Amino acid sequence: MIWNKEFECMSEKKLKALQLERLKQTVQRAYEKVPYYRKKFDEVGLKPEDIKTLDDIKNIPFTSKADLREVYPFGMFASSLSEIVEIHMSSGTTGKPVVAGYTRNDIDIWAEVMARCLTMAGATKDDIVQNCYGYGLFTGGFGVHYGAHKIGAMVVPASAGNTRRQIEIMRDFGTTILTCTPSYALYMAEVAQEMGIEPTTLKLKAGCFGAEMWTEQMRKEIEKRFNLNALNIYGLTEIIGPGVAHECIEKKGLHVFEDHFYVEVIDPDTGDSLPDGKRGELVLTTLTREGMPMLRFRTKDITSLIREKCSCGRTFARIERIRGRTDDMIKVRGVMIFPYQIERTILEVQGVEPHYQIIITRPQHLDEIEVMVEMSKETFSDEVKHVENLRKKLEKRIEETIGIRVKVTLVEPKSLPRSEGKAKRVIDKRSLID
Ligand code: DLL
Repeated sequence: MIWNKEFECMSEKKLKALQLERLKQTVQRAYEKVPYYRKKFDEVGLKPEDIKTLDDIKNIPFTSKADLREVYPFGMFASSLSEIVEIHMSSGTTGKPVVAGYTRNDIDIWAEVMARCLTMAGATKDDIVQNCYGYGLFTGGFGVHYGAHKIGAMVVPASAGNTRRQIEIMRDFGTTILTCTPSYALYMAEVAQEMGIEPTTLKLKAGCFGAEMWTEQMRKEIEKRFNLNALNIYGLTEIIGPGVAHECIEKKGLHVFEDHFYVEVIDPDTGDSLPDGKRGELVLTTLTREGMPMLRFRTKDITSLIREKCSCGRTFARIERIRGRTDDMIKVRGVMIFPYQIERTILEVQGVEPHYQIIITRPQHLDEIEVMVEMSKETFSDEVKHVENLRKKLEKRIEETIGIRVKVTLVEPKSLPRSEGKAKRVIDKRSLID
């Protein structure tokens, strides 16, 4: 089912015309109402009237998280505070947080794009959506909530945490759609089993999982454990929250809601646009936001654009699943590594659980990577010889994937920290040592 055919299946010509009209309005609004944008435009000698084609967007300076922090808290707002009806904040742990402001209209748009996401997961008014994204300043909880309301589904605002109760609710209410981070989904499967509830016997049919990086292997694992369709949902506080892009049931990339968000992929070093299919940094521009228009926001997320027609019927371009961030790329001994490469390898090997942590140290001028992986229950009670063979096999496989030696440590089942929100996969101790 498609939530809004008129827009989601729009012809390229119509979409481009709509985008241009909306881009012009957004630029005008940003220039007039946000002194920070006006200053940036004036610095490069750009006027809103100079935006005559969609391609002219390339002349607009980028906006970064640092820009937003500089004008903390409300400096990016293009509406008066009396028009702002809701505030959210990024979950970032470093520096000042980023504040996002929404007008009534922005909330309606958020509900619309989130309704589209949930519809892609098969949600209708007859579904029960258990929303385990955190409610509060984080955008996950409220975003899903508004979308579920718009559809008319029954939303269970469970928020994150109290995992045993989550499972009871899921069983007792007959939850059909689950929304949470992928790492929390796996944790819930584990807790269900501990409680003697086989997760596949629950009524779940689909889940919208996102807010953190995950791999195709992790998808398979979640699907197997719960017997559901695990779909990928993407978004970020600066743009709207969840609801920027979502996977349709084809599971071949995430459709970006291009009537509300303009999408580009750039070379993170040069800032130049990259052709479709080439991996680079995702840059997003809001086309309809009133409260906080974002012009060419550099997300730091690495992906590529797919413009081939999708068999689901939607015409919106897709992005491939996020491959990592320009800033969570780990540089070890000069080699670029992304956590997903390690995750993928771990999940391909039998005898270990999908719970891991990557620890980077620099004992004597040389970087070292230790990958802690949980053994499965069977491995844990296996002969030492077999466990050692498994450990070596993992080391070999990871080395083949990333090109450098790592130390694998197999740890007891359930000994690594679990997360109810975004999982912390990489612990870089080098900065502490330096
Ligand atoms: O995480 C919004 C969200 C809530 C998305 C619920 C999906 C579901 P922030 O806290 O601002 O907002 O974090 C945004 O999280 O730039 C990505 O690096 C990462 N991220 C979000 N979704 C995905 C995903 C929310 N599906 C940052 N895959 C983004 C990989 C993701 N990374």
